[in-house]
Amino acid sequence: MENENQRRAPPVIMSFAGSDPTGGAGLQADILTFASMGCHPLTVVTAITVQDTAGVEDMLPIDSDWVADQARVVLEDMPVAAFKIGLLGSVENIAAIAEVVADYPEVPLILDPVIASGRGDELTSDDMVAAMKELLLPQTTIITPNSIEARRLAQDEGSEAEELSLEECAKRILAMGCEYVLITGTHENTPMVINTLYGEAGVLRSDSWQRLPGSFHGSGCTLASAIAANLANGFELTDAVRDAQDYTWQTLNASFHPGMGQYLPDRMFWARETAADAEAGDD
Ligand code: PXL
Repeated sequence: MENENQRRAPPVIMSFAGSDPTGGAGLQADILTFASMGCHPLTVVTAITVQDTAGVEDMLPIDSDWVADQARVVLEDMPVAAFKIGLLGSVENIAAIAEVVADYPEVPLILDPVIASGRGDELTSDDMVAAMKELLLPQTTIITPNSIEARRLAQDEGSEAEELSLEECAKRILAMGCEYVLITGTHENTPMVINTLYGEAGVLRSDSWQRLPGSFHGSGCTLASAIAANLANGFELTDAVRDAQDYTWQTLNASFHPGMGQYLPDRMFWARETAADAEAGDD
């Protein structure tokens, strides 16, 4: 069936994530981001949430055997170019997913440690954080915590809360066995948002972004998925991280407000004209 109009097949990425009925975060955010960046999504549901754009009301973790089976059956059927992991739902799901991905050590793994929703609803217990550190971090190519998540991951269990520097957090997280850490600075008290990528050699890049007004639902999922898509598309890691931040910033700059809570990133911003385009009569 080869012909000259045949296009290259889209790289295939498997996302393990929770379903978010608002389409702002979770699995739906991952699907939109992958599609927008030319990739095909394989979706493994880890949990179902009840939420609106203001916050999460409830979460039902999927049985861990069902999580493993969803992944295994489709992985037997087709190769994947990357794994992306978001909301996990339970300690059992973390163990099941860790076992599945361990069979594909050559596939890059992007871990978004979803600990709380934008409003602060707790989505991950202390036991889950511990399981994530023990079972997933050693298999992770890049983890993308915000500064709050980075401090929670880096904090020694049971120790007094201490105000760790982000650099110290990155060192401790790298020591848990992942290759790279991208700490995002949205929640830090700086005029610009500063995101810093750390590797074994220290700081690999630091990018500053104009702070946008408003509060967004699904920005972390978008960033991690965009990194996964760029790696699946063959970018080097530092370029993948730089371009994914730029893409995410554009989705936030084009965000919309369909409900009464947070703004949603427009992952398809490039398919829509702006008011200025319309006025200028551009197509
Ligand atoms: O934005 C983190 C996140 C990820 N996945 C799901 C969520 C949320 C936040 O609410 O609901 C399913």
